[in-house]
Amino acid sequence: VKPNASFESIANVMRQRQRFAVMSHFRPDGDALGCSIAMGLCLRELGKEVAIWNHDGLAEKFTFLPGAKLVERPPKEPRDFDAVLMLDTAIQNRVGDSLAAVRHADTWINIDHHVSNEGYGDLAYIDTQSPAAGQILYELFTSQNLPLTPAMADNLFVAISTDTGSFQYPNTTARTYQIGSELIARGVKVGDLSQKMYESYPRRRMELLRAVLNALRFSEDGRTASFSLTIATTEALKTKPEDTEGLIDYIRSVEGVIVAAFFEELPEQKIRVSLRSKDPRVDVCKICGQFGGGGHILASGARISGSLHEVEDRVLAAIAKETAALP
Ligand SMILES: [Mn+2]
Repeated sequence: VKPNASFESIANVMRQRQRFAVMSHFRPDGDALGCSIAMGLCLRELGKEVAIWNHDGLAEKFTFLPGAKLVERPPKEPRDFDAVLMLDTAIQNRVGDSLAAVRHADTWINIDHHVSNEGYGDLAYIDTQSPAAGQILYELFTSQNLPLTPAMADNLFVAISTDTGSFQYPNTTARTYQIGSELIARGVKVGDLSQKMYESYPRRRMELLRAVLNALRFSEDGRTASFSLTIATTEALKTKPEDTEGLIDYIRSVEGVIVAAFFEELPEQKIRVSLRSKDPRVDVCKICGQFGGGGHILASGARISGSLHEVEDRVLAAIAKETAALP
């Protein structure tokens, strides 16, 4: 792994070049979108031309983010840029169609916190200790005297809050709280933003939860909880892909459960697997890696070919191997 690029070298590109594309992973979460918009707004403040792209566009639940309207799906016709910023994206091709929409760029910049990120790009800044890519952007903007407007502060707060489970997960540090505090001092309204993030879900998401809880099961030792979602249920409830985001937290919250697993049936015999761990000794990034996926030690995912039952059996067996090794 090559050493990180300096914040200074990244800031130099931001100041010196003119045409930018900002992108993040498909099925974007709060960190991906918050970072993309914050970076896009920062570059606009610097007087740059900026395209903010996401393969899946703006998820409905994030329309409240200031600047959300700037997020577009990548165009069919590729364009040239001076620099491309890829944020919160472990593997370059996880930006989906956004990659092919860049015909040429002089400098590719990769800013991320996933342990599985191998440092693609010309300038890569990977901090796997950082609980959110949004925390890295905060350090970049403030250390380099880049603009940090109230609208950008809202986006960074959402990025950090959503990736830390509201400042709860083990990777949350004193620095994370300090940054939260500094963002509030810059104008973030915590109650207002939290309500928009955590208490404004569409009703169908709760109906979806009711359906998947019917498929809830626990391993014999109680260390693994899992549930699954069939295509039939997705179609019956007319759910959107983003509706499943965070449902896994409900089963992770059970006492004694170390690993939570969510299996979602996709078209063409593909299964999307999400894994969460409550104990760093059970590395779900490693488990997902056995199936071509990756992410973080405590939160990872993979897309696996096979029937729902086959994939469930294979993944649950791989999890059991790891949890059984614990005292
Ligand atoms: Mn993230």
